[in-house]
Amino acid sequence: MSSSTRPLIPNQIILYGYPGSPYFRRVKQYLAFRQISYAECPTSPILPRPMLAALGVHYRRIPVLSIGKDIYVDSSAILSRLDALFPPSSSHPGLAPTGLSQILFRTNTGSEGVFSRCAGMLDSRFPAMKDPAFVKDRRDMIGPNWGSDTSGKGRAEAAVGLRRVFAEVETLLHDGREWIEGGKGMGRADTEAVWPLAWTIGDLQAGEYFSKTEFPKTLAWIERYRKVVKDAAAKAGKPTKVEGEDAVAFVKGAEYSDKESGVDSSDPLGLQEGAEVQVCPTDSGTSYKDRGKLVKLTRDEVVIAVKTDDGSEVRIHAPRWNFKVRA
Ligand SMILES: N[C@@H](CCC(=O)N[C@@H](CS)C(=O)NCC(=O)O)C(=O)O
Repeated sequence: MSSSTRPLIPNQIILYGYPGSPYFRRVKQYLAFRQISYAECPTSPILPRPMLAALGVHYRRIPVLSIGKDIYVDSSAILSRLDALFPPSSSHPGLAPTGLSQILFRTNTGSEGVFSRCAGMLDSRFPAMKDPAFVKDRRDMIGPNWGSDTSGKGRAEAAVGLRRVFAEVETLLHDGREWIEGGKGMGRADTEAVWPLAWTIGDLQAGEYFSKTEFPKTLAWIERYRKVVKDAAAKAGKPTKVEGEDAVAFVKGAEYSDKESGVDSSDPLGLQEGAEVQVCPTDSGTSYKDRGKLVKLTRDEVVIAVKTDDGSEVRIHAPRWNFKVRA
């Protein structure tokens, strides 16, 4: 596409991902709820993802989000940055602030907790699992036995863990409250907790383990969430679609949206600003590592400057939770 016909990028935000990814949807649902306009760059569900490779990103999971020349990997890092850039206002409705349950869910819904059980529900009955290219891609990432269970036992075992999670949510909603910590509006705790369970009931067709009789309040809460984000998405309108090449050109030509740098001197790793470091997740996709110069290190975030395919520079931002930084 010629530069004169390149789409405008709302708020300089581009979200990369594919519709089947529940983490990608988590971010889309947040953007819709907050009424934040953005562009979407569709990726394949499997490697290669040439637009991310061209930007110098080795991290292989989805979603990824760029704001100007800053690239955020991991949905939690993405949401934190958007929270900071778009405080609640009349144009951008906020999530009701919540307390302890938000903290608990934030720590436990990810890849080592609830989500791993949800992913365990995927078995040979799903079309993607019959696609040899998809299975090979995930085996390269996760291990050679991934997806080999055809007995249904893995799915049943995953359901055992998830039934406990549903029961816990049922307890939290015991008094008829609409949202986990009470109050009128959907809160941060709800958005931390609900998306893997909505995926389980919807795409993973796990309804047989979670009946309306046993979990009436939890199922109603999931429905409530679905309605809120569906209405918000209808109000927000569709994101601008941007093709990979245009996304790459935009990011390379943009400014940094985060101007801050500096290393927290109390950080336990004792690293110096400008040091050459490696950043990678510790929970899944651990062998896909990014290397670059340390720009910023705080309790919650690591930022490195990396080279793109043409030698220009962008910055990758990752959270400190479930990520490792090594010199
Ligand atoms: N902690 C990450 C996890 C992301 C994740 O596991 N995403 C899955 C898709 S839902 C993934 O990337 N799978 C492998 C792939 O798509 O390449 C986050 O919060 O974004």
